[in-house]
Order: sequence, then structure tokens, then C-alpha cells
Amino acid sequence: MHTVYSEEHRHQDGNVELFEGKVVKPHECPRRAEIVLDRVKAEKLGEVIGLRDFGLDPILAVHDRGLVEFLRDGWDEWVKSGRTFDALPHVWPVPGLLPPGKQRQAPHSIDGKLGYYAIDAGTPIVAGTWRAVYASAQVAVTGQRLVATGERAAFALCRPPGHHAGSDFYGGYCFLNNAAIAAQAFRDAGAKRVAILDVDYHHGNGTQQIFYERSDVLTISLHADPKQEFPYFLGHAGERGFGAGEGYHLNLPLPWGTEWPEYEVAMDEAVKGIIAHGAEVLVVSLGLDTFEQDPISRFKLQHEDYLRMGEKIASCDLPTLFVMEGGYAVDALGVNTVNVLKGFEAG
Ligand code: OKP
Ligand code: ZN
Repeated sequence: MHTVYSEEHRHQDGNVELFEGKVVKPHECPRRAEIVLDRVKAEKLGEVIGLRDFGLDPILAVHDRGLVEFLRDGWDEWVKSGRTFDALPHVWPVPGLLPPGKQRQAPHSIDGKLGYYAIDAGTPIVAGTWRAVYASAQVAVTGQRLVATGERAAFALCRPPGHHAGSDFYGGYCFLNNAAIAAQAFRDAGAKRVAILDVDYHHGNGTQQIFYERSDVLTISLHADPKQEFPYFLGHAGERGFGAGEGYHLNLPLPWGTEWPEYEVAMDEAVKGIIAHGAEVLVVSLGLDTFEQDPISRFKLQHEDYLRMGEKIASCDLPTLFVMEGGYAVDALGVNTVNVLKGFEAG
């Protein structure tokens, strides 16, 4: 399968992340994408293709204009207000703060806007953020076009990742939801039913929120139980969709320490759901932070398990777009990512 890649991701290169109460160097760093690209080339997975620019329309089909304009202009406002170091939020409009029936409102001040749009303080905005996240979304849509025009599969090597970003919020290293943008692009290209399978270690809260009230895009996430793990407030088994979307979202939370045998059981349930949905196309949010050596995660998958994961995904027997998400054991990230893709091709 072909890989879509753009060097623009390098412009997202933050200095700081607030991580479990400490200021650390961001786990989500440019070397992640480079090591995956190197492995794709070394394993001769297929061609490496540059992005095509589809403009703002596919982004605005999923995200509110307010968020998009904030991501585009926020850095300049931050600089105008006298700062040059990474922009992070420090105050949030939690629901209980507001009077009954009152919606939150975007303030004018940049510090207020950061807290309004961000869900965490781990996702720095820097000078090149918009360039990188815009390109990441275009990489996803370029991959989507490959699959929509007849390829069995494609790999969108997106960076920054996307699955924590919702229609009007960003965070968890994610700014625009690349997988959701691609899924919507499949719908707009005529696919009646689409499925998104999220195998990142963390719950895909943004993807869940975007499609929660819709029946055309089935969303399934396998992840560490939010009772224990980020994003903490969403991702419980009881969340099954709402209104027209009821029954079209599936969360499969798993405990810390999960190994392949238990993971496989959840994968089988996900595959069953995708087939039952009658999806015409599959988007995979491909996070590799389920790896046993991941520095911020607590599942225990091994290198070879990713081959099996790829085979399982292939058993859905659908045209498939892989969209890169997380994975922070950087030295192993290329091997693990390409193992999924090779397992898929063998399956
Ligand atoms: C992004 B992706 C709590 C710290 C969590 C944010 C993690 C974002 C992960 N232990 N910090 O890989 O899903
Ligand atoms: Zn993750």
C-alpha cells in the first residue's frame, strides 16, 4: 500500500508539555513521523506520495469555524500579547461554573480562548502549529482519495495525531481530527456507511463526540479504561451513541496490563460490529501506544502482536485507510506501525 507523507509536520515541535504535573519535553515530537517513514521505505511497503491540498472544506465539514480560526490565528494573538514561548491554557470553563442553561462563550483574550478550546495543558501551540496540523489533515484526505478511487488500502502518515480533537476542541496532542475528516470525506464521496476503528491506547474522545448522534459513521474505540487513564471523562462502555446515533458507537475499555489474548477478544467484537454495520469503507485510527515499552501507556502488546492486529483488520474485508495516531516508544514505532500494515497486506 502507498503511504502519504508531508514534511510539514516538522513545524509542530513544541518545547513543553504539562505531563502529570511536570513540565517535560513533548512526547509527541517530529522524530515519531520520521522513524515511521524510514521503516516504510526500508520495508518497501509501497510508494511514498506527497499531499494534495483540498483546502479548508473537508476540515470545516467536521470542525467548527471558531476552532479552525483559533488554530490558524491563535499563535499570532499570543505573540501580539507579548509572549513567544509555547502557548498553553491555564483556566477552563468547566460546566458547573456556568449558570443553568448558559452555554460557554468564546472570550476575546487569547488566554481565555486557549482554555475555551483546549481540553488539556499538554498540547502546546507554537509558531508552526497551523502549518503542521493543516498538512496533517490534507495527508488524511489525500489518503482518503487514494482509497475512494480504487486502492484497497492506504496509509496516511499524519502528524500531529487527531483522535482527541472534537468539533470545537483540541488537546491530547491533537488539533484537527484527521480520521474524522477522512471518514466525512468518504461520506461526501458517496459512501453510505463508514466505520472508524480506533486502536490507539487512549480513548478517541474527539471521534466519539463528532459522530455521537449519527448512524452513518459507526465509531469503535479500544482503549485503556478512562477510570484509570487519559482522557478520563469519556470512553466508558455505557456510551453507545445518542438519538439517531444510538447503537452506532462502541467503547471497549480494557484494564492496565492488557496483553494480546484479551486485546484480541475486544478486536473480534469490534470486527463483528464493523461487519454488522454494513460499512463500505474502514478508517483505522492507528495508535501504537499499546506497546509494552510505551513510556506513557500501560498495555503490554509485543512487536508480533501488531502483525496479528493487521490480519484482524484485514478480516473486515473492506477498503481501508490507516491514519497515524499515537505511539511514544519512538525507536520501536516504525517497526510496530509497519507490522500492522504488513499484517493487513498478508491477511
Ligand atoms: C495522545 B494519543 C496522563 C497524561 C496524558 C495526554 C496523552 C495524549 C495521548 N497519564 N497526557 O496518543 O492518544
Ligand atoms: Zn494514544
